[in-house]
Amino acid sequence: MKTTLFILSMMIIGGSAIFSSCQQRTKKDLTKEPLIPVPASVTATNSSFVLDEGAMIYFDESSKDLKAVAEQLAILLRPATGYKLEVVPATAAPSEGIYLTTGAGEGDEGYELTITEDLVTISGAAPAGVFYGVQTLRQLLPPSIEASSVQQGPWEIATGTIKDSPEYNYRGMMLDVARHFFGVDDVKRLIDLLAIYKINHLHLHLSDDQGWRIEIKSWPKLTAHGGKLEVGGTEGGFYTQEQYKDIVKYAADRFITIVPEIDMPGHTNAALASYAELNCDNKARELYTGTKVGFSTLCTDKEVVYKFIDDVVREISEMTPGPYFHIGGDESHVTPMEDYIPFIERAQDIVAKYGKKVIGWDEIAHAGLKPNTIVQYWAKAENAIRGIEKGAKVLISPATKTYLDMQYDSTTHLGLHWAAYVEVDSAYMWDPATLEKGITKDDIIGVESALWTETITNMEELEYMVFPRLVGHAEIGWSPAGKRNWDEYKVRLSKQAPRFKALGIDYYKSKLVPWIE
Ligand code: IFG
Repeated sequence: MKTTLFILSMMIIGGSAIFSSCQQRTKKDLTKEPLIPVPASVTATNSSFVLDEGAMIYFDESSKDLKAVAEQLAILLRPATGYKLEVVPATAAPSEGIYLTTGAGEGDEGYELTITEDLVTISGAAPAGVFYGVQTLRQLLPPSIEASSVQQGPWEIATGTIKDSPEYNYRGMMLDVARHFFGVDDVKRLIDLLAIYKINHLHLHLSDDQGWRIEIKSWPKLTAHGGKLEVGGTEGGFYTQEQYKDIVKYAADRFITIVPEIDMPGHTNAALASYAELNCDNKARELYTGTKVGFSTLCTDKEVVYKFIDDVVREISEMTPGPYFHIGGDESHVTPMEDYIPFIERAQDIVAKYGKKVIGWDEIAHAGLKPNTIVQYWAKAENAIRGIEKGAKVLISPATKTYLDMQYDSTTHLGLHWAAYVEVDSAYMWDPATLEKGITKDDIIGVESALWTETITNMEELEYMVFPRLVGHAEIGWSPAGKRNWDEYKVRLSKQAPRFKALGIDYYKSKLVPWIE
């Protein structure tokens, strides 16, 4: 009797095991997945991988940086699945689970993502590529994977192969923390969201007329006084050097390079209010909480101003591993051109002395430019072209397409419209390589969207203006132009809505997009 029962129970267990392994996998078409940015190439094999309870995340132990990426993947997947998802070093490809390795993928950020019924392999040319493969994998799982509490599976992923790499190496967003200050937690949240869409630069506009936002130990009143207020007269704020370094590391762990900007010689009232000697008349200015531009200038004739710039550039550069230092240079309406030009040339020398490459708004093209200076085109294409003629490359940020503080339309309760109303379609329907005659793809290092915060006071308002237009800019920076058209993109974008919701993003529900709930 006992033997019979034993045999019977073994048959049932064996049967269920046999059943699950040859259980019909859902047929899923990888080419139909609404990925943003759209990958360079996708091949489907029309089955599915199921991420289950016992799955493990393996990383090639010969590439030490992959452990951190594997841990990040586990941290992303654990809350919604409720699975342990152990992270394990491997000396060879496992037979099942998720495997991160190097060896395939193009350039510094390319990757190959291969999904079979048993194994997901992400192979990058470098850790950054593996990280971007993880972001793609994330979008291949149901949107509920983004939830912070356990959700119902099954966690199915369409099988096939994705080979992908970016069109432009610089895919950025600028956040103006001077007009309205955004604290460390807000900046880290933004970094998390930028990484999902493979953005790899965050340009922080750290100083302006209304506020100085970065501690400079040799000039302490810049933050003690210049950081006090913000637009509208509310309490401002600033990053201590420890906080700035924390932001830099948090960004670097997500393969995002921080680009610090100290705007000069204009947009400097906060500094001019903090130190009288920076003014030609030696009179400290009042703190300013309005929204006018173009009324301030450092005194370009005084040596103390260049000592000031040297100290500021040195202290910030020492905390900034990225290659760029942004010197601003925009709207210096009260700096005579004959003073502006030598000032910009001297500022470039100071930045080069501390081992950084200069980026400046397009007006800097009036000056002589160092060989690897970047001109950021925002307003005048002729300035960008002047820069190209002087050997500079262009970071393309046309206000009419990429300024995220532009109202969507005349009914938008936030933002400005001096450049244009920028709905989601017009933010997407352009190609940097053909936008302006005289600026070719070879001249362009990348695309950057800019959120100026005269009218933006908190994360909810920031997310409303940034999403979904930034998602389109991320695709413009990453995907081949030939794969992009609005009618197809808007459907993919509509399917991001459940992800935005799961991530708690307060996005603008444009009527031009057939959003799904
Ligand atoms: N232009 C100014 C910004 C900001 C912006 C608001 C640049 C380079 C208008 N300069 O854009 O400081 O005021 O849309």
